[in-house]
Amino acid sequence: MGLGLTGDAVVRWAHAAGDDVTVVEDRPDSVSADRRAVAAEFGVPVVATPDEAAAADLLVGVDLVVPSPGVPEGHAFLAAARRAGVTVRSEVDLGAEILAARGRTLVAVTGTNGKTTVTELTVAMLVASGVPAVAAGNIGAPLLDEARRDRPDVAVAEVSSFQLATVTDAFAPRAAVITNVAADHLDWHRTFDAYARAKAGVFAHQRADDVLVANADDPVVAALAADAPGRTRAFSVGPDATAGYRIRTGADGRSLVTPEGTVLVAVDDLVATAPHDLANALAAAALALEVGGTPDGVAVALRSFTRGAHRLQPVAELHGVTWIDDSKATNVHAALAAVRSFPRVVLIAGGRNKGLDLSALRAAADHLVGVVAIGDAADEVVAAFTGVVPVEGAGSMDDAVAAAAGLASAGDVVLLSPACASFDWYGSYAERGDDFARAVSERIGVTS
Ligand code: UMA
Repeated sequence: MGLGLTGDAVVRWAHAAGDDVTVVEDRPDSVSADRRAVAAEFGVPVVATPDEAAAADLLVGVDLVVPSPGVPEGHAFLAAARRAGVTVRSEVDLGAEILAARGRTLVAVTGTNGKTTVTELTVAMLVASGVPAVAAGNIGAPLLDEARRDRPDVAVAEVSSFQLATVTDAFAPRAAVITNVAADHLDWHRTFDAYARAKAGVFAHQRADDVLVANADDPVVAALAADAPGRTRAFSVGPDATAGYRIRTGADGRSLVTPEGTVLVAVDDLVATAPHDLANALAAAALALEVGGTPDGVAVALRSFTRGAHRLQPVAELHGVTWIDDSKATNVHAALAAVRSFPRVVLIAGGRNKGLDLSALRAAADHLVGVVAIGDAADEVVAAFTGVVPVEGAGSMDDAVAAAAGLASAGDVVLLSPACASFDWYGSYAERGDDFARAVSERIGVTS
């Protein structure tokens, strides 16, 4: 179901296997010409979502339904498939099965925030250790495509809660991590419990010798990890941590160390050192070391690793005000971490709310000198901060940048960290971040 990146990979896989395939699409007119061409070449019909009776007919004799990640669990067509007794498996589940059959190692990375960074870091650590590795999954490269490639690399898969909601016994990563769990995607999962349960799919089918790397500083992750069927390795950035992957303070400063106390790298040697950066580094180190990485390789990768685009990325500085693009922060947890990285912040927040309580952003009010509210959720952001810190609404990115310039003074940071998806005004968080950088540069004329 769905003919985006995932559906396209599934169509090619099933066609290559000689299976009969039909694509069910809620928005057939929105499917790209390229994907339509592939389906047409293979003789795969793309049908608009059928009503209940037609769905029952369509599902007769069907062995498998593969939902695209964006298709919510409760979708009427998936419900019809389940009623008809048809197996529903996600594309990452199929990918995991093929990887296992080929004897390739799967590492799976999930969590509310930090997934992409931990995935990229783990790959970099393995490669620097001489272990071939490649990133796949939610990062934008379907795991099924990677699994079908004839190469030995460790597949480090970023997996979303959507993808994990329909995994089976086949999804048994050699090493898995849950970076953290905070409210997100509640428009899809409906309840926080359902979201957290989906995340647990990353380890639920592991074997006794597989390992779950778990954030000991996150109570939701710690509670989930108690049910892990394999081994667990904890990581913590807390000052009192004495076990697991952790930060140790010695005479020569702070270092990242393994559970056995081996020093991996000094914090001073890292490019990004906010608490969430250190947590990501520890999580990736734990994964890499479990699947053949070396302490040296881990250190080499960490010393040269910088944050990706749109993640706390400075875009300009003028008159002592620094303008920072953190458009990747599409939930409250990520935005709070970003705001807390600076003492005085003018926050630009809002967009398409994913069913989250935006008033929770007030928890970082002591770091805020002002707020500019944008997008569909602007009213919710205004309501959250009225009477707390100065807050203004803006109807465009240019207006938001102008309003932020009015609120900021020397020493402040203007931070685009929206806590919402971008799809009200933009096609992606990257487009939103790029537009912010453009608006800033046009307004102040100086970019970094
Ligand atoms: N569709 C329906 N009905 C629905 C939902 C979608 O028919 O209810 C159709 C759409 O009309 C469209 C197709 O399904 O034709 C799109 O499917 P999709 O939205 O699942 O997207 P894909 O192109 O298959 O991309 C997905 C992930 N997208 C989502 O989870 C929304 C990509 O992650 C991922 O890179 C890709 O699979 C490969 O694994 C993107 C993402 O935003 C980056 N992920 C979320 C996030 O990171 O927060 C989870």
